[in-house]
Amino acid sequence: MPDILLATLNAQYSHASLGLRYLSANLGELRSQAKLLEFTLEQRPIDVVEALLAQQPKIVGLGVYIWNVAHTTEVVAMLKTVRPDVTIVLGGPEVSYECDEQRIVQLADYVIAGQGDHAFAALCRQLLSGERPATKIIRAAVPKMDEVALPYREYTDADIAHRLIYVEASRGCPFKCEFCLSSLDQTAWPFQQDVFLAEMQLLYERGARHFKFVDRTFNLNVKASKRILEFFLERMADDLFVHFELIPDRLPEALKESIVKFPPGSLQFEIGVQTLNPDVQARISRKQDDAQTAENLRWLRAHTQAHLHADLIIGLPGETLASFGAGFDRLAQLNPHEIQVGILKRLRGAPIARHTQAFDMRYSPQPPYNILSNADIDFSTMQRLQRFARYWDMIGNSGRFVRTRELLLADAPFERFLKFSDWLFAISRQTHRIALDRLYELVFDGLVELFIVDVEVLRDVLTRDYFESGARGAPKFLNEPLAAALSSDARAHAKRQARHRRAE
Ligand code: B12
Ligand code: SF4
Repeated sequence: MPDILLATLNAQYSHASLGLRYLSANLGELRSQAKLLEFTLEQRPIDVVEALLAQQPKIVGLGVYIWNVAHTTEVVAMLKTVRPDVTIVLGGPEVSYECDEQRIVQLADYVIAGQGDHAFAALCRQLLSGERPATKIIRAAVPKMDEVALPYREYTDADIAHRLIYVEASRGCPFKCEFCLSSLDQTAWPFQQDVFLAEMQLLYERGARHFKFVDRTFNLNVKASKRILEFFLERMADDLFVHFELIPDRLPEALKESIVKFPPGSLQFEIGVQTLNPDVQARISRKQDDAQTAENLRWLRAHTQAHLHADLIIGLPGETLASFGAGFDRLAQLNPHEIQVGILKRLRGAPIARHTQAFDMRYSPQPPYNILSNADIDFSTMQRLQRFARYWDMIGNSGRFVRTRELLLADAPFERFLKFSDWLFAISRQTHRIALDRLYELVFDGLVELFIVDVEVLRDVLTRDYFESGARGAPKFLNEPLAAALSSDARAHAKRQARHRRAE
């Protein structure tokens, strides 16, 4: 039985925990006394407790994040009730800042704030040799990246076969966007590239084909990024898929040369735009060249096959409904495959807290601490925008309405989609679990009712989208002869779309 358990509740099974694998890989001589157990949010906390205690551990290290803190608090409360002698060590971004008053911290024995790669091993050594650290909250020193053992051999064959493989070529971010936890990093620390790529080679040889880079700004060091892109290009295969997060205004020629070579379905970029309002950018210390951003997005869309996700945030201090809408319209015009509309959250430790009073920022006290209202957007408008974001994900981003999206947005994307979103909620009173056929029918009804459209054109366009999404029912709008005529081409398209959806 292991003395040390490392455990966390992931958002979903497909998301494997990279953080815990680092901790495990860096346990040194304690590695053989440790076991990694992963759960998901769907599991009941009491079942998690049972599974943990069945291993009879002395120490349980738990990874705490914004998505699991509520569940993990219950786990810790029960663990401590049943087995107060088991030492609970917490770590992860959700307990790394402003943690003194958190219930989970009060219940646990120790907290390692910050990067736990070496600090967890050091604490376990102390605890197992009977020593007691002087303080409950231990702030970990930033480890030197070339002294951190890489975690990739901790991925099992089952992980490789069924889950996204998270990887990290550099850690941290040099930028200071105040809503983001990475703004607290002093810089970005690269891992030794040869060593990193050798591990990627090993993963590749073991069959890994879905690589998701968690680097905050993949395109920071162009030489290093190019080498990584070329590494994957040399190993291109039908099922290879790589995902990177980019800053939008930096795309030098050297990177472009590599990016254009990626075939369809193999490359995905998440591009943080966040806001296109220069006043708001300045207020939250985000440096961004919007003209360059637009040019890069345009170029990527026109000259590459990369799947583009651009992020925008609702609720930043000083962002009004109108200025958010203007940003959305500008971005929609650049036509990324997805616009990910996120609701501002007040992450523990994030410097955006300094605007709370001046902009009357009111955040939910429950994780994930969504903004509820602020000086510019009242609660009911914020709720409308929440629904806008949700419906946008179902319709605008799902890849299921590629052609209909154009009819829906026309020349005023934000205004029209907000109108549609208000209508959809009034009719359905639902933002979740709308069956796919019903959603298609609602889109048809909404377009007919709200906007001036040629119904026959709409019927054709929606039939194509419906068919290409892989659906095979008989919704009322279907143009039967067209549906029958749609070829295997459509099925191939559906497969590609499904691949993107699987990769997210
Ligand atoms: C992958 C990821 C996800 C995945 C989930 C992964 C999973 N396992 O389930 C998905 C895509 C679902 C996700 C969603 C969200 N995420 Co996210 N996500 C990440 C991301 C990109 C990578 C995490 C990672 O692997 N990092 C690399 C490892 C090495 O770092 P680490 O996990 O922090 O682990 C280190 C330390 O924290 C510590 N540590 C970790 N566990 C433990 C345990 C112990 C015992 C100890 C001692 C130490 C310790 O040591 C580790 C090694 O140094 C990070 C950004 C980043 N690059 O870190 C954001 C991040 C974790 N996410 C964040 C946020 C805000 C979100 C969202 C709310 C975003 C949104 N939609 O608005 C959602 C939440 C979804 C929900 N359901 O509520 C914030 C975290 C805020 C917080 N307090 O937890 C981060 C840090 C981004 C940021 N810079 O602001 N996310
Ligand atoms: S939003 Fe992106 S660029 Fe800004 S601090 Fe966070 S990771 Fe860095």
